[in-house]
Amino acid sequence: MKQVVLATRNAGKIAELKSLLAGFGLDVLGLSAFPEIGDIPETGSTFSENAAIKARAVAQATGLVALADDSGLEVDALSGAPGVYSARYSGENATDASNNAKLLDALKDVPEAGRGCRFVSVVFAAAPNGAEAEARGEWQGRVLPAPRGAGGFGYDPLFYDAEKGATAAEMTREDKNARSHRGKALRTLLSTWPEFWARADR
Ligand code: ITT
Repeated sequence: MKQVVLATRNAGKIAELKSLLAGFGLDVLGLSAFPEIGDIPETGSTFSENAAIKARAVAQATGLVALADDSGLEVDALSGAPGVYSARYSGENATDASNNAKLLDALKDVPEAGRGCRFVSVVFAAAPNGAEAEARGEWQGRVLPAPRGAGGFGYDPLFYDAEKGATAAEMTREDKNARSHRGKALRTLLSTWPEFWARADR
């Protein structure tokens, strides 16, 4: 079976990506199978650059096709912040809880109409021979004034999808994957997968 290694240590992303990739005839490995790969510094200034950095590093280190996701939350009232800094919004030792607390504080004087936001994901596939493919997905929402729901990860309890009438943390994994930035990006990438794989195999 064709092997792909997920170039992420984020357990929430791993669960979503594995479920999105199920049924594609791929043997999906996690980075835990490669403990020798250390932290990969995300030195880019865009989702695309950081996704490429992670996928290329893991493809070179493992000799396998690697799939990375770089993602984050862009808030209109914060001029697109935290954006590519979403994971470290509240500092080097940030947790989902401290990031959410900082976001709520930053928006405490912003009324509902001004709390528009979007999740963005860029997924990037890199092969050891240099073949590459990438795709982007976005998910529009609004930052709630208080968390709702226990599913998902990261900013999910604060991200409200008005069309669905629920936060991302109140959705099943299947519902979130059907609507999310990551689901959209990965489905787009998979639509060109045979062409990518043909280049990756050479
Ligand atoms: P890897 O680099 O190992 O993949 P990471 O968590 O550092 O893990 P990113 O640099 O891409 O990943 O940061 C993405 C952050 O954006 C993530 O930690 C969340 O805080 C937020 N985020 C991205 N997608 C999300 C989602 O679907 N739901 C909630 N928060 C999300």
